[in-house]
Amino acid sequence: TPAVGLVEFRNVTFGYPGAERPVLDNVSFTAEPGKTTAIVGSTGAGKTSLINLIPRLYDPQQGEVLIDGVPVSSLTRAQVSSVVGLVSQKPYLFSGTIASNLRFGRASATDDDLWEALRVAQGEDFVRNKAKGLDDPISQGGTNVSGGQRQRLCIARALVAKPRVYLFDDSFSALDVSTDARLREALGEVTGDATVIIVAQRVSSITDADQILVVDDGVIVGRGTHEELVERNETYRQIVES
Ligand code: TTP
Ligand code: MG
Repeated sequence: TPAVGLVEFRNVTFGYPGAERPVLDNVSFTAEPGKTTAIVGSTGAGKTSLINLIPRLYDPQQGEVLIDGVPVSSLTRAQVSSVVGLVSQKPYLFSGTIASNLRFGRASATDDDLWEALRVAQGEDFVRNKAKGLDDPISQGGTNVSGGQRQRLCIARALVAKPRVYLFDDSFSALDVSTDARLREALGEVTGDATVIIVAQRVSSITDADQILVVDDGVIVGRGTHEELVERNETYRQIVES
C-alpha cells in the first residue's frame, strides 16, 4: 500500500555513540499527514538530533520511530528515503549542475518539474539569471552559490522528489523575512496532504503551524498552537521574546 506519511515517536531516548548522557529523553509525538508540525527550542536543545532519527541517520537506544505504524528500524535507509525528504541544517550540493543537483532524488523529473520546484523554493529568478540556467555548474559543496541560494536549491531538490514526509531543519534561516513568508505560502500549496515537519529558529516562520513542539534539553516541554503556547508555556514565551 502507498505510504501516507504518518510519523510517530514512541518514548524515544537517544544518545550519540560514546556520549555520557542522552540528547533526547523519552520523546513522544505524532506528526500527521496534511499538517505542519513545528519544532522550536534553543540551540543545542536536540532539534536536529530528533529529526535526523526519522531518515535513520541514527537509531534510538530506546523507544521507536514509526512511519504509518511501521518501525523505521525495520526499513532500509533507501526505503525510508523514498518516503522522507530531509533538507538538512547544513544543506549540501554536489559538484555537477543545478539540474543534476535537483534531480538527485528523482532522476525522471522533467525540466518543468525542476522549474516548478524552483518557483516554490523562491529560487526561480536566481537560476534564470544564470548564464546556463539549469545547466549552470555547481562546484563541490556548492561553494559558488550563496548560503541562501544553496538553501533554496536544497529545498527545491526535496520538492522534486515529492516525498510523503518533508523535514526542513532550519531551512529558512538564511532567507529574509519576506522571502521566507512567500516560500512558506507556496510550500503550503504544493505539500498538500504530505506530512511537514519544520525546525525553526525564527518563531515568526511557524506561528501558523498546526502543532508546535517545544524542545528543551532533549525533552518536549510543551506542545500546542502558537496561541496556546503563548498563553501557558514559559519556555515558548522566552523563545518568542528572544
Ligand atoms: P542538536 O540536535 O544539533 O541541537 P539543535 O539542533 O537543537 O541546535 P541548533 O538550534 O543549534 O541547530 O544538538 C544537541 C546535542 O547533541 C548537542 O549537545 C550537540 C550534540 N550533537 C552531537 O554530539 N553530534 C551530532 O551529530 C549532533 C547533530 C549533535
Ligand atoms: Mg539543529
